[in-house]
Amino acid sequence: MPGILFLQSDWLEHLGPLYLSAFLKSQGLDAGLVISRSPKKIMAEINRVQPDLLGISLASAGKRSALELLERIKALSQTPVVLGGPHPTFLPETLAHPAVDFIIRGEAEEGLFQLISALKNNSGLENVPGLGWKKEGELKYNPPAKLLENLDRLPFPDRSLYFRYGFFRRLSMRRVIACRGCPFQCRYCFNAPLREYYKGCGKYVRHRSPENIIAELRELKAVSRTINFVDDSFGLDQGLAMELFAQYETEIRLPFIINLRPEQVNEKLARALAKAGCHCAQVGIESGNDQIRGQILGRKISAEQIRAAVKYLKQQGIKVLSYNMLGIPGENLEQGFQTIRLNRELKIDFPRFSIFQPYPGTELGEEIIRKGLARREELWEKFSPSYFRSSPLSSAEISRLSNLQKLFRPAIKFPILEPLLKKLVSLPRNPAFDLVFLASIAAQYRKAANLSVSETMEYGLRNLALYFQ
Ligand code: B12
Ligand code: SF4
Repeated sequence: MPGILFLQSDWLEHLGPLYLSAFLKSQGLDAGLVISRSPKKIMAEINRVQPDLLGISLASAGKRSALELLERIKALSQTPVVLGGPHPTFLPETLAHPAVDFIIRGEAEEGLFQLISALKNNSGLENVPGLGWKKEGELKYNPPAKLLENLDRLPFPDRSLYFRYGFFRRLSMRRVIACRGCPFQCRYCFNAPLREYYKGCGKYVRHRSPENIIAELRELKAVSRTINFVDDSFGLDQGLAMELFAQYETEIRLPFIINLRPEQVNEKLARALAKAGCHCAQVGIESGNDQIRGQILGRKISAEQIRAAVKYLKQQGIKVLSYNMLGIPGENLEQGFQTIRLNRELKIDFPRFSIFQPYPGTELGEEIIRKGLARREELWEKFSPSYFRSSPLSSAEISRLSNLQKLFRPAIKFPILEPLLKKLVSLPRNPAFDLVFLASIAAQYRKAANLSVSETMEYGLRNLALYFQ
């Protein structure tokens, strides 16, 4: 098999490899994927397909386990390894690891194609866009490619990449992305630094045309029960969104899930969403405290705007999932409870609580290092594979807030428990809190994602390891 073999250890369908596979195949190269944590199984696959390159799509959360696995593979195989995705994009020093030969920062369709072509032809690597590589022990970083302006030119994600596994053939929810980039400045998010990285490389926020999205959805319609639009923020261009919803309503009509910034939601948008069949709108509350939300997190959205958005959506019968974070540096327990109370007041259908993670390259992540709240080298080692599990930061307040995150469900449901919970969260972390959390999430996940009971169980069991690693 000429081309790339993607290695993966979770049971999630990642759009990054799907897009890369489609692009490579459109250029006459091949791509395959193996899901395993066993070096023996992975080696058997490498020996079978003889790829030019091994690739991992890496978020910071998976960094530790991915590098450990690669060390073991590298002891057995000469095949070069490339990393892509958010972690190497924002922590390009990851290239220094002996098990890593290359990284590609940012969008990688063109870069990966050129890298494989260069390896095949034994030609120079200086012109491969976005590439990090090693020359006589020195780390070299090439400038990024110009951003692809017309996303309609990309082939649709190659869903067949995962089809060797029955689990993925049976998936009833398919992820689709309608736009790349986000123009906002949230201080905990990777979008502002990514925009900076791409400065001078073209327009950062780009939309696919409604016709192009509908054409992809027509192909997915027969094999999906729910569509999940994973765009960072869907309503950026309301004109395009309205056009898409109108076509969706006549042609696709599958229940769908969507991410929206609260201030973008108005009555007209909510009505169009409901008509098109929106099953669940996911909105970021993040914090119920105005100062934490506005100043620390950099989300210039008032509590009133959040209230109005939820009201419009609920008036149209759309279920609302809220994203919330606890354990934000500077946050105290009372402010954490404000987030709980806002979710309760708004009767959020699926409140989702994670623990704040200072991701590399983000403004807040860098500020934490500058202020000495964590040491850079240690921080990335301490990320847990799931932002639902623990904080890489340590302080008594963060420990209380992390416990409160585990108990979010009873905290929202039973206001009378507040005095008791304030005492409970001061206890050392314990497995009972984890159990309450996992039960709370499992209960809402099925309904939020419109899955069957058996699919939820299979999905949960396959990915439970991510939480406990
Ligand atoms: C959909 C989504 C999910 C889905 C699907 C997982 C996935 N990664 O596809 C779910 C809900 C499961 C999920 C889970 C998590 N996610 Co998430 N997720 C996203 C989201 C919104 C879209 C990803 C996407 O599909 N993008 C579209 C594709 C086309 O872009 P892409 O993935 O970036 O791929 C391009 C390049 O990165 C590159 N590339 C990607 N992979 C590879 C591999 C190789 C070898 C190469 C060379 C290049 C390359 O080329 C691709 C094409 O140009 C992003 C935000 C975003 N806008 O990217 C967050 C995001 C990736 N998630 C994030 C986080 C924190 C998580 C979790 C840790 C949360 C948790 N539950 O604990 C988990 C980790 C799971 C995991 N193992 O990745 C963070 C990562 C931050 C960081 N520094 O790591 C992001 C950036 C959100 C944010 N704003 O902070 N996520
Ligand atoms: S709106 Fe969402 S995706 Fe955009 S910068 Fe803020 S957190 Fe990031």
